[in-house]
Amino acid sequence: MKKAFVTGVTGQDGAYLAKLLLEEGYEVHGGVRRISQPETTRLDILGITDDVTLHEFDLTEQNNIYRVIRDVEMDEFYNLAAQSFVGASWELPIYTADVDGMAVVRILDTLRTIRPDCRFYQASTSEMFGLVQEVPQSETTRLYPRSPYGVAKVYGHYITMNYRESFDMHASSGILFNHESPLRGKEFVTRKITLGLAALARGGDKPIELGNMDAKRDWGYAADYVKGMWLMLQQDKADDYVLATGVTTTIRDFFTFAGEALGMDLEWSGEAEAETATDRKSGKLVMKVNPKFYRPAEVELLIGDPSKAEKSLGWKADVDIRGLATMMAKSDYDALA
Ligand code: NAP
Ligand code: G4F
Repeated sequence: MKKAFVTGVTGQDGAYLAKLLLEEGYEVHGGVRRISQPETTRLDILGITDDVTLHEFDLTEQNNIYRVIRDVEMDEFYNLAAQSFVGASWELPIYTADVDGMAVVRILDTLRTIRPDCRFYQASTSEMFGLVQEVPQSETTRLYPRSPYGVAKVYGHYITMNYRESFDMHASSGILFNHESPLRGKEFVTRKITLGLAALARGGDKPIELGNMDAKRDWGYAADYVKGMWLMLQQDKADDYVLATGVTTTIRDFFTFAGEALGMDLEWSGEAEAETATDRKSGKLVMKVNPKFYRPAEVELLIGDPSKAEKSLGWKADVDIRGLATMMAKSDYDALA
């Protein structure tokens, strides 16, 4: 039985990946950082909490990383843990650099020293493309990060590539475009929208306050994307791969699709800070812009070219943007029953 270790196992991707690995017959271990109230909600929802062996694990602590790698003796190491919220990274730039950047070399250097044959996956991101230098973005597109988060992830990406080339380690990076699900964190824009719309559809009257409505993202379904992570570590040679749908959508259009899934008929009016959306059926104001959600530097457009992953891994995103918006909106609506 193969053994896998997943950092960030309590996060969105960690939970879906742990489920997939269990289905593939792995003994699954996961890292959890110490907080005052142990939090395994996502593992509970997927019904796998008792099947995953949890270890106290913090990316900021070198000797803790060393001991976990020594004791677990894993065959595959998936590094999914991160300060993953772009918006917070301007307030926490040093912490973000440490957790999303430096921690990657802590892990790689420990693996190199005591477990060099372990296969390694790094959670790289389309946020590294930032001010995009090419459309669509692929594995060879020049990086131009636009946030402290993006800059830290660029370090994690290049150090993974460097350890692969320097020490012949099986270390791969998945350059993943945005992927969402009913388990998505509540501060990310898709989940913020579906939670807010579900509350409005259930009789609430609080409009959802958002920032830049014109930004475009290539959004897929998280459960599809963790399959790609696993496939990367099953290849004979380590490499880097983009996972994306190849379709890009504005925040406004995602909002419309989610509203339609809950039976709303939205009327959009105004521009920039004066933009609003009203549900024609109920007459309720459902969205207004609040500039407090604007970012100091924005990533306006992301659209990925997944052809390398499709050809080499046989991977493809199955859920399209309407399917995703509908799944998330209905899940949040049902949870309020
Ligand atoms: P997430 O839901 O925010 O999960 C992040 C996980 O990291 C959580 O389990 C969190 O623990 C853990 N963590 C945070 N700081 C830690 C630390 N210092 N030590 C140990 N664990 C720590 O993120 P996600 O959406 O699943 O994303 C997974 C990875 O993919 C992240 O690296 C993210 O940057 C990257 N990524 C995500 C996307 C996307 O669209 N979802 C796209 C590209 C790349 P707590 O539960 O205690 O907070
Ligand atoms: O949902 P978001 O916060 O995701 P963002 O910044 O694209 O980052 C996510 O995807 C990355 C991959 O590209 C990951 F690496 C990262 O870990 C994370 O998972 O914001 C999406 C867009 C942005 O343009 C933002 O300005 O939505 C815009 N937006 C508009 N109003 C908002 C809001 N974002 C948030 N979170 N909240 C708003 O009220």
